[in-house]
Amino acid sequence: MTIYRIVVATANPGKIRELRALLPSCFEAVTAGELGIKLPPETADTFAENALIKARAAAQSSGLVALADDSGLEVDALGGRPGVHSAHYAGEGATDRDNIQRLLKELRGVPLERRTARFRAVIALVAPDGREALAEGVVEGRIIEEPRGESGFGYDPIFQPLGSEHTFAEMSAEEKNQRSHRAQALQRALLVLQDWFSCSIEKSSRSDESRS
Ligand code: ITT
Repeated sequence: MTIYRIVVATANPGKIRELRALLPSCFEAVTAGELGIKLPPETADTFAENALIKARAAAQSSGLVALADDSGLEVDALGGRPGVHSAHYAGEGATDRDNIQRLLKELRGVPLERRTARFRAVIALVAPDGREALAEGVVEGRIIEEPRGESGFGYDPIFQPLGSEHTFAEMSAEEKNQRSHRAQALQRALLVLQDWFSCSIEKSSRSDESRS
């Protein structure tokens, strides 16, 4: 089987773990960090532009097709915040815990029915020859009042997807990957990769996280 090497332009270990588990085994995903590539600052105000900034830099530096994910949480009662500022919502150097505490503080007193939110992910693909593509995924849900669960990363302990009793952090990696914004975006991005590499990607992706 031919193995296609791509560079994953993210420094977030949670994203790397999920993307590696979701990518079919015909792709070898090396990270920008593993190649010694430093990603540029995300200076745009849309997920798409920020994803392109990261993917363009990684494709140019590596000579490989690059895949970047820019994502975040949009909370309706906060006018869509934290959105593109999700990673640093509680300030530069903020931990996941700090971001969650800030969000819960801002939502204090907001009843459950008005705590609607969604995770959005935009995946940018950039080839060294200049080809570019974008793919988006969204998962709707609610922000609960107290964090629950230990899995995943970021805002997972306070995000309960619609139709589930559990937060993302209470799900196994596999369960989250069946419905997440990132999984949906990647599924669309795979169609582009299939075209660019002129290959047929089998449906069966890795079901374990052991290669992270
Ligand atoms: P890279 O830019 O290196 O990819 P980052 O964490 O800075 O890493 P983003 O700018 O895209 O990435 O910020 C995304 C933030 O949104 C992330 O740090 C989390 O706080 C949150 N987020 C995105 N997807 C998430 C998910 O599946 N579960 C929980 N939180 C998520």
